[in-house]
Amino acid sequence: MIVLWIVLAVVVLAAVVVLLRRRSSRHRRVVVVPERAAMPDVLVTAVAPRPEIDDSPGLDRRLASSRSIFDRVRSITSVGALSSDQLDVVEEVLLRSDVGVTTTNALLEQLRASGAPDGVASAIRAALLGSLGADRSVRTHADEGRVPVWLFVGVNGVGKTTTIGKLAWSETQNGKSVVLAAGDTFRAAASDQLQLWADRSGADIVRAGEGADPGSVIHDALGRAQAKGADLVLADTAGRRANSTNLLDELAKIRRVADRAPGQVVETFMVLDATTGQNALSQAQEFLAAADVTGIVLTKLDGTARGGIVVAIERELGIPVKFVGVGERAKDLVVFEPVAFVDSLLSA
Ligand SMILES: Nc1nc2c(ncn2[C@@H]2O[C@H](COP(=O)(O)OP(=O)(O)OP(=O)(O)O)[C@@H](O)[C@H]2O)c(=O)[nH]1
Ligand SMILES: [Mg+2]
Repeated sequence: MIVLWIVLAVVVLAAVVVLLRRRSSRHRRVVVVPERAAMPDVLVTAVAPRPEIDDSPGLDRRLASSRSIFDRVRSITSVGALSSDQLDVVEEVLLRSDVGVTTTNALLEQLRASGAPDGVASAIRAALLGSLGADRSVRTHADEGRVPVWLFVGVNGVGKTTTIGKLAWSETQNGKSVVLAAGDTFRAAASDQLQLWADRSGADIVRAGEGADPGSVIHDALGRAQAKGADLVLADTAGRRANSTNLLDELAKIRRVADRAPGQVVETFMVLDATTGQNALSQAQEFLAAADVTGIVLTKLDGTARGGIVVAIERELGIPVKFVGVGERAKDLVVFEPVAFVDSLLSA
């Protein structure tokens, strides 16, 4: 029996020894490393920033309502001469999209005379782009020693404060130093609303209590901007007045203050709400003279099927649309680009 135990112990011992030797030999295995290539002097010249995750839907989706109006012309696939029924469809679609009577009539005349050799959608695309040829560059620089100011005007509720907030966000994202002037002193909530955008974007803000003189808020903001060497002042204004004071007189006064050294108004944006359609146009007429408007911001295009109003506004007012609002979030303000806009309405 004892002999059996001894034999068993020897066998187990031998097995353990063999196992241990195998393991240690695996650790000692020589790995042949290929000879290294010479290291380049500069490995990476510039590290590309990681793309921001943008979960916002594309322009097509945000302009879905306006786009759907054009479904009927997209479905006309024939080319060449158009029947009177097809011309009626084109007319109805263009008028419903609010591009205006002038643009609609001009296009119908052209379609009657020469048909649509490349299809109806393509003819409409060309006509709309032909109406959107204005210079829409945005001025960002003032004269030497002056601080550039963008002034925002428009009736209440159109989206002035939200637009300023979105621009504060995008300008600071681009590395600009921005000061917000809470020139809407009509109600305290207006400054609070702007304060939220200042906090969100990292922009500076100058504000005063309810009922304070808007001119002095803007004046203080200019002083602050000059002292800190800021790149841009975005000035909010009220869309209404508490008493009989004329809103347009008030705006003209604010503009004079904002344009006095050290400030210089380089853009006066009239903000219009696209969902009010043709009403936006009549509102706009009143502001033009008083505020010396240089550009239009058309908001809430995401909330209307009448996106063609962009074309009517430019044609009727002779003022370029420079930005469009397509939602309520910071990223929902885009530089207006006619080709992208028209394609999002008409592309297949
Ligand atoms: N869907 C959508 N809503 C918007 C857009 N722009 C602004 N709004 C909303 O419109 C409402 C009014 O916007 P405000 O920025 O307060 O308008 P305002 O012109 O400053 O108004 P007052 O200060 O009263 O003169 C808010 O609920 C905004 O979120 C846009 O492009 N799309
Ligand atoms: Mg406001």
